[in-house]
Amino acid sequence: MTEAPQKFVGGGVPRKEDPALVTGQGNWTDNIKIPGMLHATILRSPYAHARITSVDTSAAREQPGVVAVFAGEELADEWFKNPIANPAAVTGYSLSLDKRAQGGADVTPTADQTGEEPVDEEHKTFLGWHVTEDIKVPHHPPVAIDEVNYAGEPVAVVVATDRYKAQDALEFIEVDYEPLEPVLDLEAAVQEGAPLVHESLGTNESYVWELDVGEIEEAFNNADVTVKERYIQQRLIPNAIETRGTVAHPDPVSGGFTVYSSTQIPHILKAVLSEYCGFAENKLRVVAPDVGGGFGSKLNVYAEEALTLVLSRKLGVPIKWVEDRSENYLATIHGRGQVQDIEVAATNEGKILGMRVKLLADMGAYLQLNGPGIPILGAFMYPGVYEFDAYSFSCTGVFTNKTPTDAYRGAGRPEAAFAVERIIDALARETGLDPVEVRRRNFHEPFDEPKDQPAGIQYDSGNYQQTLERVIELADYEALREEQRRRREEGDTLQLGIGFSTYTEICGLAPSQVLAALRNGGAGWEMAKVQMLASGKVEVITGTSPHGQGHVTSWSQIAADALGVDVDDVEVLHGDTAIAPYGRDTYGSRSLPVGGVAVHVAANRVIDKARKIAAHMLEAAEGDLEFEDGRFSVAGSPDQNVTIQEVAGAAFLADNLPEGVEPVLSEEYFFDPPNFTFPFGAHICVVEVDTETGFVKIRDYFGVDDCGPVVNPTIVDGQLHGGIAQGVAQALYEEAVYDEEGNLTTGSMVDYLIPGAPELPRYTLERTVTPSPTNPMGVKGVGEAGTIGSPPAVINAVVDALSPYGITHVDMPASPWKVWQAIQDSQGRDAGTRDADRSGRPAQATDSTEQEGGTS
Ligand code: MCN
Repeated sequence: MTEAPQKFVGGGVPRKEDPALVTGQGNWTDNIKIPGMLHATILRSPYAHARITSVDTSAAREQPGVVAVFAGEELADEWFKNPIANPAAVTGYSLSLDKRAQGGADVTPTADQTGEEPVDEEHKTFLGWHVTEDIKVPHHPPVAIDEVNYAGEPVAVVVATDRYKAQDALEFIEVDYEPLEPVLDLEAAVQEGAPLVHESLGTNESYVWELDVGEIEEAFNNADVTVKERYIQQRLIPNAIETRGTVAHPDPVSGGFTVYSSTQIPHILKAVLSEYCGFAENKLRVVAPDVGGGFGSKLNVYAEEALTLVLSRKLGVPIKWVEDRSENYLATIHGRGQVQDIEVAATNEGKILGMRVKLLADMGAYLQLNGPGIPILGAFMYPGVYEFDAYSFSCTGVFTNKTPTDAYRGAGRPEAAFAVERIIDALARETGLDPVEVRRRNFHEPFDEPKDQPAGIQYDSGNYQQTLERVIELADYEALREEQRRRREEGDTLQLGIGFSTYTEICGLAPSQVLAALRNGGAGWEMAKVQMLASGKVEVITGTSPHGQGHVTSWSQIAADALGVDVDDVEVLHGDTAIAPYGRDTYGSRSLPVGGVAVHVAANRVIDKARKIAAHMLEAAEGDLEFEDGRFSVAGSPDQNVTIQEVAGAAFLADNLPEGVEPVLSEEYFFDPPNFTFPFGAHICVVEVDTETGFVKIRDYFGVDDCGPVVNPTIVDGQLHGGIAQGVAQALYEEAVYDEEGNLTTGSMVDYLIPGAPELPRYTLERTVTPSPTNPMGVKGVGEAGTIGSPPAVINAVVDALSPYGITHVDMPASPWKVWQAIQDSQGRDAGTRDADRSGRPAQATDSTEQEGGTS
């Protein structure tokens, strides 16, 4: 378990990454310039669903600076070639570089270089998570060939000497489309006779995934109370601050290719690209330079990454493609997109007996890397922090003619947490109990060893009572209820709402065996290598790939504490498969509980080896040595000592090592933990709802979270702040909206409402510490916790404020229009009988000057 005391771990070490990032010294993909580099732009479908009857690229080819133009058909045999032993030699890159550097408008594509037959059409997909054996997987060419299935799908690509010329030439490509009926609504899509997204699959259902634990029928038969609700998880657009981008170039030194990409997953990208594009894995190097956020959207392998690479192979020159913001809205995955039917059975005392969940999950037009698996990550989390016996879950993955969906911060778990935390409030309403009381009655008792939960997995540790009781104190719940009562009585047009969320989530995505059992295609371990150089300076090589999470700082703290060196003496190297050939990258709040822990163990292995050398240097027995603050000393003779730096120097010189000890201090460790980690917390959102305008203002936000011991409190605060902001955004502001033809009508930041600082409250956050038994540091992840915990707290608060009107739900985003409309509907529905008058105020309103129907 956690080894204390620590000098840096747990302290607010300033982020080492920030000085460069905030002074414009970042190295983003779009900053990369390589001699002879050409620029690609992509023509995208204006139709959600259409047959392509012809593509004429001839006029575009004639445009100034244009080097090549390809329609989908012309690239069809680039995918799944057999591995080429020395691809750069085949392209003749080293010979043609000079010519291309001069402007290169005369580059002609080289002929197909492999001669091997392409594999079966149906295998052409980026999908890495086949959630069921019989999942239906559509063919997904990076550039559409005969059919387009969402507005924004690539149809042709232009390569030119600069970005602007490439962009201008797009207008000269003539495409004839034969429009087909788009499939847009999830429920309609699964009706008999619905038009099909992919005719060849014969259905819009990609898969049905089910989980049944315990006697669900019995639970519902024995219930005093059942509550059934439907919630809609609107589609969200991730909007990382840096859009996607990629540069691929033949590497004359290695004879292979290098791909730079604004990605969260250089290692996975390398593996998938090598297979998809036909490269021996050791002939591809993938580098993730500085990456300006991802929020899950860059946990993917995209058409444009494959396209840039094969264009570079085909043309034999470096190729850059950088997404613009409009493309980002259309062509980078979306998140959420679910219809959730949830039902609980309970006793009159509010004790839950069972839960049924049925989902329709929008896959969009194609299956991206993890798309089908996202709702399955949530499948285990609908029971939340509550103990009961019977659980039944079923999810149908549905194709629609919309942008594909995949992981977006929280990925499946915000959806689950929302549904369970909303239905707990519904149960409270039904049983006449306070929402706090229902939660208390159903919590698992505190536990610090693995414990079975209703969905059949084991939680690692938890103390839900502690976080809830503390957040109640922090928010002064009683005083808030008192204020609410007073405002209701006074008929205040600003009604107070208090919303709870007591969430847990599954993160630290790891155990390889469990991921495999869920049919996920990737391993879940993580690698770290810690090496002390001859000078005593330290390098940490990690397989994680940060894009805003501060791993350089956190891993430095962990290594510095273990080695007893200064935090500034540690360099952290990441995001380059040539430096860290092994890694499973960053997502699922896994980096600390898997990758950070690997750093901790590898650094301790360095100390174990250093101890042997130090004992030899001090002519003492190993067991007599003490190690503190970077110095080995002989117990009882503190003057006999040697620093870790001196040991590193001796290990490097290797002229006086103990028998059997190899030179240098360099140790690596692959950590594959026995379980996920399950952080948890209790949040209270306090809103003021303007009953005249429907405007919701978050007045206060309180959170008590538990992610085990904290490595860097400043980073954890930042993760929670950003995470809660994204949850609030889902609850109140953001939604990807399509019109009836399948056009994305929220295709820019003007229409898609991303909250800024003025919309967000000041957070009051505290933490409790319940260590996880799944790793030697006891840590749990925190990168998604805020996004998972916050949406139900906000909506519960909004509904709480509106409860005097008989309003029991408002769909997300709870925009002023929806809230106002809900108030109007409630009055129309029950005019005169509800405890609210038509002015939009509760019945107790005393302001007699208000006119009938006087709302605006
Ligand atoms: N940390 C800590 N102590 C803990 C837990 C975490 O000090 N007990 C620190 C870690 O050391 C690390 C950071 O918090 O520096 C996040 O660690 P972790 O929870 O392991 O999450 P990951 O690093 O794996 O990050 C992934 C997670 C996910 S899944 C999304 S989505 C997300 C997020 O992190 N996207 C982000 N945070 C983001 N932050 C930024 N700025 N940009 C994104 O795109």
